[in-house]
Amino acid sequence: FANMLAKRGALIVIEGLDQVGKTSQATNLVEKLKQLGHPAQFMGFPERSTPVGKMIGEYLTRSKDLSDEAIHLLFTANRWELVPVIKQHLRDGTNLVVDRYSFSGMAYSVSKKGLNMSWCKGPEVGLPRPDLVLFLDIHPSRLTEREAFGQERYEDLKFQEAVRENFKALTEDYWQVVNADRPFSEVGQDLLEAAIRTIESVPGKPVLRLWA
Ligand code: 2DT
Repeated sequence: FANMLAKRGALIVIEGLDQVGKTSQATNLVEKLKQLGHPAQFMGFPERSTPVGKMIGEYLTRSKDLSDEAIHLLFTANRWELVPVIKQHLRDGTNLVVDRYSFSGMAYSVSKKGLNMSWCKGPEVGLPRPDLVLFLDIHPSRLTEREAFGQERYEDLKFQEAVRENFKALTEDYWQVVNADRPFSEVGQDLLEAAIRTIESVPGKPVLRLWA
């Protein structure tokens, strides 16, 4: 996989706090890329349709309790089970726009305090490394005003503040922080420009392994 050089798709991840607009922006980005002639496909984590994903869904809607370690590993397993699909899309030249990935996996779990960074990172090591992470940044107090906020686990202001700090601690050179406290179309335009720059830069470059 590492020496795959021809025209390949880019792995683009959108990250950020709950209700910041990741899913709408990711969907919009896929449409805009397609209109411009770049094959693109949406993916999101957790992917709740698989057996592992169903357990995660039950946990998030509070119909099931799991230890912090167990739910962390399920979120990670949910990514690993989709690695073959991710690799196939990239090989086919399809650009993937992924709504949450290992950075959510780390930022939320580490915010629980009982879990430490290196323990959480272990099972994530070696997943396909994104070519670009677009971090939609906003102050959590701006999110609690949104209608759907507070319905699922983790949607609590103090917790979101911790998650934001933990996200920021994961910043690397393939990250771009985007101010999400602006109109949808302005944020969308920034995402599109960054995505196109990345798509144009990946052919000939291998897909790296995350945190390896
Ligand atoms: P959505 O509301 O975006 O479906 O997310 N989460 C997500 C984790 O704790 N670890 C992970 O690895 C992922 C992908 C963030 C559901 C919630 O699940 C959290 C919010």
